[in-house]
Amino acid sequence: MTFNADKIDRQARRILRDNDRGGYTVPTAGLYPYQWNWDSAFTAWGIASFDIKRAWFEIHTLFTGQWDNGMVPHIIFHKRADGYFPGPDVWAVPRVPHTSGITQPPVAATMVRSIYEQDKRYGRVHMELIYGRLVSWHRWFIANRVHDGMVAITHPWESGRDNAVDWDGAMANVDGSAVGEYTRRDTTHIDPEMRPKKEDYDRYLAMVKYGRDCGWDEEQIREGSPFRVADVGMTFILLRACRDLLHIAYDLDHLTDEIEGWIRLLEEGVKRHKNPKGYFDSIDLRTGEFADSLSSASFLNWYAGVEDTDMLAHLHDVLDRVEFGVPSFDPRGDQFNPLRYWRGPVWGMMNALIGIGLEEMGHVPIAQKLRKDTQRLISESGFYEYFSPIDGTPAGGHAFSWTAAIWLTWAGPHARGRF
Ligand code: 9WN
Repeated sequence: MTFNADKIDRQARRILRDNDRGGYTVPTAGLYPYQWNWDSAFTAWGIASFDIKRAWFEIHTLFTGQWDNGMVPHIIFHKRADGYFPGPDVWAVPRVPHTSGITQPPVAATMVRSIYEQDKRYGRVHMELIYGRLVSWHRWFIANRVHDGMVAITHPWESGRDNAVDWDGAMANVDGSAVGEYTRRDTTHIDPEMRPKKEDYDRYLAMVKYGRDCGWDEEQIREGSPFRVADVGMTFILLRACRDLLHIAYDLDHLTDEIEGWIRLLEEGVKRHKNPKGYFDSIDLRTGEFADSLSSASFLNWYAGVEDTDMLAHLHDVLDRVEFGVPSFDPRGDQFNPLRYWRGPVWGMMNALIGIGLEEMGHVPIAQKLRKDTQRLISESGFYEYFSPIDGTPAGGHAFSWTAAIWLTWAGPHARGRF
């Protein structure tokens, strides 16, 4: 170890404190000035390593955004802030706090379980309050988004992997030509070469407009939206989250039949995500076609408790071609770009989820490699949003909350997030 671990721990805690806006934590100042759903769950996990009270607070503020139907939105716009587009006026959701109209990967039950298990005495009352919130959110997924056991997204932003190759086929069916003039803010913070392209943004906004015109009614969106994809990442993450919810339910003496049913349903869905090439893949539900995208989300099977020897072979092949962890897209593919957002770069939090799963299922050396890779990325380059998997070039936002959080919980030498 050639770095000062105590110093990097202090930097990580400092980032989480500096990004605190009073009860919620922004992913990074400037680029993302609101509370994002899965960022916040990772962040709470990180904060729990030094301030458990504040960690629970993060979770409670996230759930102030929960809709009456159970959906937990991908952004909660607690206070007015500059620098991000599209803001609350574009989403036009009639509630306070203002929110977006779509969701994000439900890692919360998993992170909350870890926080709870670190201090059950203190956490009990918080866990009781949050448990019902988590159940309602998962129930919303099952009722509205699960097709044949696979979880559908209605917008690429829901996946948390905005411009992944997974969506290329389905995005081609979305007409973005009528969105008119708008000013992107992300490219004023970050090199446009490292962000989604304009043609992607036109379509993202066309889909926001579509949802808004439907009054964010799930049924109308399910029937008519041009974009509906079974996201392999969402299926694995929800399956894992349901397993953690089940543990919480046992602990709190709640009924478990419903959750057990969800787990069986999603376990069946996982099998349908396997494409003819032998890897887990997303499916365009409008055409029934596989996306043909081996992404970092394809490797979340162990995290979801699903063993698979084909995936292990793919993982070795992919890791042989890069220096640092699991790239967001297959480096053997033509669309691979080491710095263009979710089309190649490596993300610390994805390495963490994949590594946790691998370790739990007995693949300890490879899990350790992912941990060491992530440790090197952060200790050599800092707390960036993402990195080139080839040479570790840092990219995107810096002083990033979830990168700091996973250092404290999983990647750093003193990591203490428990699973
Ligand atoms: C749109 C905040 C979020 C992450 C996503 C990441 C990115 C937003 C954007 O930033 O998405 O939600 O504007 O690019 O793709 O995973 O939650 O960090």
